[in-house]
Amino acid sequence: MKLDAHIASHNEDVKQVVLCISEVAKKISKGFATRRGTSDTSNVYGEQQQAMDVWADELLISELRDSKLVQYLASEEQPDVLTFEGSASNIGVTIDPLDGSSLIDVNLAVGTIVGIYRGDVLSPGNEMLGAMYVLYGPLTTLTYCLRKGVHDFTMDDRGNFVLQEENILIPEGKIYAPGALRRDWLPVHRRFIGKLEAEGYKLRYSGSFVADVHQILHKGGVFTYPAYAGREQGKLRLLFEAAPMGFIVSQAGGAVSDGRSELLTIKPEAVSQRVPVYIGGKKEITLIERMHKENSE
Ligand code: AFP
Repeated sequence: MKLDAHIASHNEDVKQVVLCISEVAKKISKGFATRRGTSDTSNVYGEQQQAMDVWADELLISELRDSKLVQYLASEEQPDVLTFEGSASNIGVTIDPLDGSSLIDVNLAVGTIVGIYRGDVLSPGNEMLGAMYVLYGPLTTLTYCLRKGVHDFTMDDRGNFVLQEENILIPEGKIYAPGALRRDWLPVHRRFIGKLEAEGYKLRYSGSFVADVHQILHKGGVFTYPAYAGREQGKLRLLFEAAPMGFIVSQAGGAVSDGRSELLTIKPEAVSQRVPVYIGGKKEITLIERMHKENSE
């Protein structure tokens, strides 16, 4: 089954946003061959942009603006939320155009992450209408969730997204993907990782959040980019990375936390807000929250 047929029963405006982004993603997947190397620009976080970061960002912004499907757009590559006049709906989207883009030059998987809101995007993640991501790996895949299950599609040789797996539920599994330098981990986090290792969890970490979480969604376990010495807010962005991926994993029966409580209840104060992230199976997320609680008692 193709994506447009699968998504047919959803609200027209939300459905059209997912389909519009799926069309842009097809163009992005073809863009890697000709847009190599770095750009001479930095994003709002001071990170050097790749040529693909800049191009994918401009493409998503222009196609979504021209579609008149969204009113607000926040991009990880832009300092402010963009407002589009003349939009037919009040949908707001958050976009990480190419998550993991520093891995493009070594040909590892990267992805586009999108959160979809009714109105203001500076809202808690649990108010999302839905979320989706596209993973550009050996295959290009698209995963979407509009609060009725999490579904995976694979792009075929004619450029159609075809259903791969429906109503995905995160299995129990023993993979852990731990970000940040081990020497900077804070004591509770260090003990958490120690427990996983003692239980035989296997380390799998690529440096691309979207790819690492996709693996956890299908194989179980936990991804974490924690608070660490020198950066109590961690590295990942609440609006662009943690909330949409956390929403999808939660809807697949998993959970997402900042280590102390559910991450999807946090109301963002700024588009660039960072947050410590634990995302994966309920078992692992319950464990880290319990360890933090015991630590503070
Ligand atoms: P880039 O988009 O700059 O490659 O950053 C990727 C990312 O935000 C996220 O996708 C990774 O999980 C994380 O950073 C990797 O960070 P480390 O390089 O510190 O492991």
